[in-house]
Amino acid sequence: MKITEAKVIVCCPGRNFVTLKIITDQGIFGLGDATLNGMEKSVVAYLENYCIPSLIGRDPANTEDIWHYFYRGVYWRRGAVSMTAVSAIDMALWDIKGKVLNTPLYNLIGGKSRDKVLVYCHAYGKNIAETLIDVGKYVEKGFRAVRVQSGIPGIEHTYGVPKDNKHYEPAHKGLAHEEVWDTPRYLNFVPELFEKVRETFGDNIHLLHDAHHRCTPVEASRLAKELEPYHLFWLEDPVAGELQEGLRLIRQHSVTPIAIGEVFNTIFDYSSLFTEQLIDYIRMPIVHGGGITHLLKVAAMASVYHINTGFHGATDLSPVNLAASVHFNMAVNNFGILEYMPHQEIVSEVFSTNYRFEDGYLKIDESPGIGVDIDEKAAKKFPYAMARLPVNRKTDGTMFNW
Ligand code: KDG
Ligand code: MG
Repeated sequence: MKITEAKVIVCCPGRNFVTLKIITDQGIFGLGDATLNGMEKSVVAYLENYCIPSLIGRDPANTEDIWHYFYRGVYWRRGAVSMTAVSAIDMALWDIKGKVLNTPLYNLIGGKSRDKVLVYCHAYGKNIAETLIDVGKYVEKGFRAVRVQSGIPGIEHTYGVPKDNKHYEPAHKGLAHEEVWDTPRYLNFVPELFEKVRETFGDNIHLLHDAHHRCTPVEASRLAKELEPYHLFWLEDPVAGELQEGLRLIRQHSVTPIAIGEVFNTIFDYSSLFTEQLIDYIRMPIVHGGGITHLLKVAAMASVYHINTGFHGATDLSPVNLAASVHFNMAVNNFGILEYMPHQEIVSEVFSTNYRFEDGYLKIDESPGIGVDIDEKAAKKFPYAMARLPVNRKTDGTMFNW
């Protein structure tokens, strides 16, 4: 079998998605998600200008060799843009492999370790009262794990709380919006939020929180310590990922479990965090972390250190990535949890999917490969619309992490 064609499909059903379609001489094709929020066109350019010409003529069965061709074989390797492209290629090749062998992806990577995948949703509100109502809504829907974010008094707009309260979509049309951040107010507020959530919903629900890279190591240590009584499932991205030693300080002060890495791209971003036992969950998703081939290695290494998967699954990752994540997490032993934010209804006009939410879990059917398809004609009805993630400043105007 040979790859004869590969094309990149960009569409915007509610938000931008980039999909790689790899086609073979036997008519079988595979899909890979190549969406990098706000930087979609950079990945398109890398795929079209650099990767696709080198894919033509290759045997799609050679997932390992092709992965190394586009990683090890590239002098200017790593980074979000190129790793998203590598991930898309890898996903599409595994999709083809499954279709050729007529079996779901999970069967190719170990088979079922479980029947369903525990997921968490996002609850939010402008203040604690609204947030409690939102948590209740998701508990009602059957979720067993809820990420809780709330507006903070004195901060106009807080990460994780959509302005219109409709749906979560941090990217705004056009150039980047500027937001304002105030860490002292945040730190004073969050423990009270979780006190109220536990008081209202008791211990039978997993609670998660995303600090979105906004604390220094000592601030994050204080937060993790003060949240201990509320037994979080995890505290996510407490510090920016570049300063990995920062996580050591948090560990020294608290037993709140830590998840990090939705902006990581390779095993090298994680290796010392694993060996030094500084984190508990891997956030790096299939779409940005080198695809199935690479994440299998990351998960295998993590398993030695009792670290579990907890992949990023926001709506800016396409249904192709979500389905691939469900397969992956059905198969690996060290599964923890998967983020699940249902895509807007309009997304199903372009993508047909094979997963369903049931009683707090995602289940996937037995269709071969990844099992998601794209309607290219429908995709054309939703052309790309420029959108960017926000940027963030401290109250005095200093540029900060978003
Ligand atoms: O594109 C960025 C979002 O996916 C990110 O801000 C979402 O932090 C996020 C999360 O945990 O889902
Ligand atoms: Mg996050």
